[in-house]
Amino acid sequence: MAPKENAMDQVSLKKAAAESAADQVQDGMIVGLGTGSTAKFAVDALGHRVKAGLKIVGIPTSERTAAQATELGIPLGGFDKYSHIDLSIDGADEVQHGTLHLIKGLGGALLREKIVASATRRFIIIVDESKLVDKICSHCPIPVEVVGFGWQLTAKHLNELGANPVLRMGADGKPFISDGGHYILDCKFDPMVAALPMAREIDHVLGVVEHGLFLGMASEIRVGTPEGVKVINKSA
Ligand code: A5P
Repeated sequence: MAPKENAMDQVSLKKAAAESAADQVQDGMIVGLGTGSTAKFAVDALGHRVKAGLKIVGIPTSERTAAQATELGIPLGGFDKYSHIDLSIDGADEVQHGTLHLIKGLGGALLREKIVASATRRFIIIVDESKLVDKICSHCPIPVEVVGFGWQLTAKHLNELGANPVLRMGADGKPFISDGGHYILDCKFDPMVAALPMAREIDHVLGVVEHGLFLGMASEIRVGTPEGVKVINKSA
C-alpha cells in the first residue's frame, strides 16, 4: 500500500475508535476530554452531539483541547466544581497487551491527562493497532515532565536509570514548555515487560513532576481495526 493511502487508513481507524468512544457518553455526564490527534476526533464527535442537544460538562486535558471544545460549544468545568469525572476519552502512545498499561505524553499533555484520568470512573483509550505492544517502550520514549530549574541534574539522575533522556524541543527551536510551565525529557528505556518498578524509580527522582506511564488506569481500549472497532476490557 502507498504510504499516503496507509496514513489515510490510519486516520479513519483512529476516527472510528474515537467516535465509538464518544457514543458511550450520556446526558448529564462529566467528561474528561483528551489531547492528541485521536482524542481530537472524539471531541469533534462530542461537539456534534452537544449541538444536537447532549448535555455534558467537559474537563479538558490541555489548553489545546479547551480551545477546540470551546469552539465547538462544549461547556467546560474544572475541579473547583467537580471532584469526579464519569468518563474520560483519551489517546495513548503505547498500550501493553494484557495489562493495558500505557505510555502517554508524546503530545506534551501528560500531567493534566494523568490528573484527569485519576479522577475518572471509566477511562476509555482510543488507538489504532500500531499502538499495541508486548513491551512498554517498544517504540516510544517515556515522556517525563520535569521542573526547568536544574533539569540537567534531573536528566543525569534519569540517565542513571537507563533513560537516555532527550530534552524535548519546540518548533521554535527552544525547549518545549508544557501547559504547566515545565520541560519534558523523552526517556528511551530498553523495552520492558514490567513497568511498575521503573515507574516507582522515576517517581523518586528529584525534579520529576510526573511521567507518562499510566499503569492500571485504563478501563478499556477501543482499537480501530480494518474489521471494525475492537473493545479490550481491563479484565480481559
Ligand atoms: C498527549 O499528551 C498524549 O498523551 C496523546 O494522548 C497521545 O500522545 C496520543 O496521541 P495521538 O492520538 O496523536 O497519537
